Amino acid sequence: MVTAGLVSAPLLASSQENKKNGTTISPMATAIKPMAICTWNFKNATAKAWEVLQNGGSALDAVEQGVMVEEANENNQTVGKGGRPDRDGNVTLDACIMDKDGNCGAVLAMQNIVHPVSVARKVMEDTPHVMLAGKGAEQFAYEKGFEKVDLLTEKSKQQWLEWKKTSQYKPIINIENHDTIGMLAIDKNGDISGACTTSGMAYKYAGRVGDSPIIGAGLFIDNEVGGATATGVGEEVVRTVGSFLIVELMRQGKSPQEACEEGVKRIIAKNKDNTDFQIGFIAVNKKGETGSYCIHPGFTYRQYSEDGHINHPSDSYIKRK
Ligand code: SD4
Repeated sequence: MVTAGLVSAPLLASSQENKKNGTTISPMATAIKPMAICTWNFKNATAKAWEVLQNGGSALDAVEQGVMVEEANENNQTVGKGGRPDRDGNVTLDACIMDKDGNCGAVLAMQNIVHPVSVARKVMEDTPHVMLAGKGAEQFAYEKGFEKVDLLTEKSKQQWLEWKKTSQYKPIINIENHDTIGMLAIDKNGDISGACTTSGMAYKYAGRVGDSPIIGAGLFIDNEVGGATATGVGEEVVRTVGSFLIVELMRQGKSPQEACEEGVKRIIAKNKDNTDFQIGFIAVNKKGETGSYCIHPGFTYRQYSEDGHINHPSDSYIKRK
């Protein structure tokens, strides 16, 4: 809400004192741009997050309620109910959430609960821990009043039975395995939070956990700098602690776009002989600038701000032929 060069007082945040090459840059007032961005084109999720922000809600509430839309969406077979199962036919969910103060919570390989992000928030707010896994996470969810729900839909079950005929584990670029939602939001106070939630790679080993619930890998927030989140083959994101890396690169002065590009390049450097997999990063900084980068063409990210509700195509390391 910056009108004709006039920025009203509540919309000003004093940015951090920044030391670059030994020189101290004096604090400047920065206009706050509330917004929500998420991996892929999940417009209903960003619409929900924007509604929360418009009603004065916190970035934390916005990202939680935003990603919950996809957790409940049975047509999204990579998140929540309807997610594809592991190779034994069990749907196991991973999620994490991180707030402006660096508080965080996560659940790993949890079954039978539609909204792992909300359980992750409870871990963050109601326990001395950061991560709960498997049966312990599920038990904790019941204690907190979450309902037991069978997450395997008929569609996902039939596809799994079909897969079992060959049992070949082969993630397919951009489709099928990649619809994890990672979301970052800035609220009216200029505070940043993030969430990430997934059913992981389809037909994974039982007990496999990827990057999505791992703070620093699938998601990282530093309210002084910005936030980043990831989608794609989680093993590769974990190997570079991708989201933490991107936030640290922004701290050193890179734009969100430059930082995402460097994050992908670090992954490429560790996979010189095989880039036949997809990774997508998105990032936002304290000024509300956003960026994204991926390995293969096809990745997009959704943004909702006062500038509109936009699906941005992401630039990629490998260009479209
Ligand atoms: C994982 N990063 O479990 C997730 C998968 C993903 O869209 O992003 N799917 O490795």
